[in-house]
Amino acid sequence: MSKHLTELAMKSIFTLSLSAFAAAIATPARAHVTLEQQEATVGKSYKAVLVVPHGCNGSATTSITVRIPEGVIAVKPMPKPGWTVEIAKAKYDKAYTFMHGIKLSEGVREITWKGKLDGAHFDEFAFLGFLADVLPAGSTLYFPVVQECERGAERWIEIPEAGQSSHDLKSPAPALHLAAAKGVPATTFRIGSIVVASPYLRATPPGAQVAGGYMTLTNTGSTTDRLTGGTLDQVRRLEIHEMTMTDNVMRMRAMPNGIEIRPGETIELKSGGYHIMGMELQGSFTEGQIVKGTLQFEKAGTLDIEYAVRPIGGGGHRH
Ligand SMILES: [Cu+2]
Repeated sequence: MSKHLTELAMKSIFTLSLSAFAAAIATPARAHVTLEQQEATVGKSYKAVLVVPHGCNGSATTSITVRIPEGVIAVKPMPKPGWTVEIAKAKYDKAYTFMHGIKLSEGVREITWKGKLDGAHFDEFAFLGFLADVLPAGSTLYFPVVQECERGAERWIEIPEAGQSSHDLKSPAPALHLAAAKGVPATTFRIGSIVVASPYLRATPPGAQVAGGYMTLTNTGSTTDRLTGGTLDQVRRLEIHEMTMTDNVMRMRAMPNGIEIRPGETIELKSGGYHIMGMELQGSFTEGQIVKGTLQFEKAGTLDIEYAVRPIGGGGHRH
């Protein structure tokens, strides 16, 4: 199957009308498809075990398809006696660092097991993956599952919106909470669906008028949000900038409309790309210092954060 077809197939199975389907299942509270281990550490391998507790209203399960979220790399399904296993590979949104510094830019995005599981029985479906170290600790990954049965189907694909929990949903997607790697302080800040990970500023040389700030922004919700501005101690105002390379010249432009963060998207503010910029610096930032600030999001609101100050250099901001 070509990549294009694979993408289309992935889309269709997970976007079939939810409402028509919801009407068909008027059953009361029932056990959900879940992950056996619901917390794991970023930058490490993760063995996922999907627990399928029942069929579709008593009908036998004939296939289980799981979609692998962005950032879960090097995925391998575990074969199951009596079941066939199919994988769909596709490009990741970006290249990730796997073990030993190897970069991976594509891999398994969907796994389907086909076989038969009696409606009154339960079973487990396992796969191995690696949680990329850039995944923000404190956030949640969702693994949508489509369960097809001899009669009907169950679509475990719902993702909670801001202020909701998986428990509020009829057919929640299995969720995995990400913990920080041991020894690394969890510098994660969140408001609503937005997670800000590891914000830092570059230390400023004497006489500097500006200071660059960097972080990772993740939208765990289902609606688009936007970073529109904020404040930073010791500067008069904060701007959102983008560095681009045009004709071999680094240029910087202010982004008055801010940065859009689509549902499920992770955006890295880093040297050479998007960053925030403290203007009219009233002092200096020194390595090791903690600096308070706020970030303003169009939907999620105002978030208080703290920046670590890292050494100058390392491709710091140039004007
Ligand atoms: Cu700038």
